[in-house]
Amino acid sequence: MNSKSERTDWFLDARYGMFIHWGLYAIPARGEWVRSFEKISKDDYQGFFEEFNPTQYNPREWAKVAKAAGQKYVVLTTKHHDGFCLFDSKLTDYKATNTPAKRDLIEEYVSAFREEGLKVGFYYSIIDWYHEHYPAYGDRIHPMRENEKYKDKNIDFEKYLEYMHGQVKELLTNYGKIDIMWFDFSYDDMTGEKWKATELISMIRDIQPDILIDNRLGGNIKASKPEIYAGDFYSPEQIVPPEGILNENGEQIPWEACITLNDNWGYHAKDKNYKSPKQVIRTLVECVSKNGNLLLNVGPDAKGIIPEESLDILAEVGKWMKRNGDSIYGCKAAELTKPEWGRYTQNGNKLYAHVFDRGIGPIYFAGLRGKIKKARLLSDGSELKVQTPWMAEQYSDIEGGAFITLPGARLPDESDT
Ligand code: JFZ
Repeated sequence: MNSKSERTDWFLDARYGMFIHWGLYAIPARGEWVRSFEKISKDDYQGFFEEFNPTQYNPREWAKVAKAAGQKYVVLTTKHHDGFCLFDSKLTDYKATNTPAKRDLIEEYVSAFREEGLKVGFYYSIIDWYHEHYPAYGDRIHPMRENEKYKDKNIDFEKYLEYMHGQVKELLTNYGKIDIMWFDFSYDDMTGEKWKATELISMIRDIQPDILIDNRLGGNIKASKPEIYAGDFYSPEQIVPPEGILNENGEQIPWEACITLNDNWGYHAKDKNYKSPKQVIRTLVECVSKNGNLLLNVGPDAKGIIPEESLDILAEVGKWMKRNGDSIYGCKAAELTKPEWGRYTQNGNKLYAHVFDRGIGPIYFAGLRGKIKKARLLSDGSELKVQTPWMAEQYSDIEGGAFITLPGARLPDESDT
């Protein structure tokens, strides 16, 4: 197995994963960009390193939460832009093993999620605010806006690239099979071969031939002949692309929307702007109805605990997934126009109707007259009536449509299908 379409099979079936942003920034608790946004010096940030001691870190708990939520895979920040490594890298001292945590947190993470049967991914920031040879060290910690000022500094970017490639090699050598490598991110002219991306990719494919790689090393994944480093899937952020993602030939390509539950990726103590479970369910349905995945983020706190609000949302979505997961896993876009009342997903000859807007009376299925063999309420398997005779008469002017009557006057559950 090696071709892109074979590699992405499990990913397209899985549809729903957990993103975890976790690192030193959980201590200031103002999001993962805190060092840059607040211009915190290296010395001041070092305080968090000396203090980092997530006594409640139990990735088995996290894995159980993800599993119960119906998520099939997980991606964790092995190193974010601040450069701090949750893994025991031989190439730096800036790592969890040298904090009071004193452990390789990635090793425990991988085995815990594997045990629950989830696919395991690594987020790795190619931006590094800590490394002395990254062109954004010290106070130049906003990689996008402040590079210019430091052009004449003594930076040997080659050394950073060696470090970065070396760490990727460690990550993909020391923890068994890894399913996703999630790089973040390219900007301005820092893209593609600036990262020695072709070399990086060939090293990765050597060690982990089946691994999936996102599109943030740069390149154009939508091209008819994408660069070797353009990635296996497209990564829209905080948005569901209105029409899915098409390449230049008009073909749907794999994509994964990554979305936060509140307004931050890393733990933010004051950010209580959480989405509702219903919004999350509908977003997941929307992604699948457009051939995409949803990678839903949680930001555990400094102790290693996923915020209560996030746990509640995940549990609620999990309840829905338990009954309705067949309309998500293995499903894709239906070749039908989006109906007025909601969305379709499809798996083989099974069409799933996600009714968001109940209205009154039966639900209308344009173009499906005589084509629906039987209809069932997915949440409990109960029979639904297709096209009652009086209905057909009343709407004899509508060509080719079918009606299905839902039980009761309301939706069985506001988020049921
Ligand atoms: C990046 C990170 O900066 C952020 O902290 C988080 O990890 C997120 C998942 O990824 O944010 C980005 C990356 C790329 C773009 C925007 C935000 N972009 O290309 O527009």
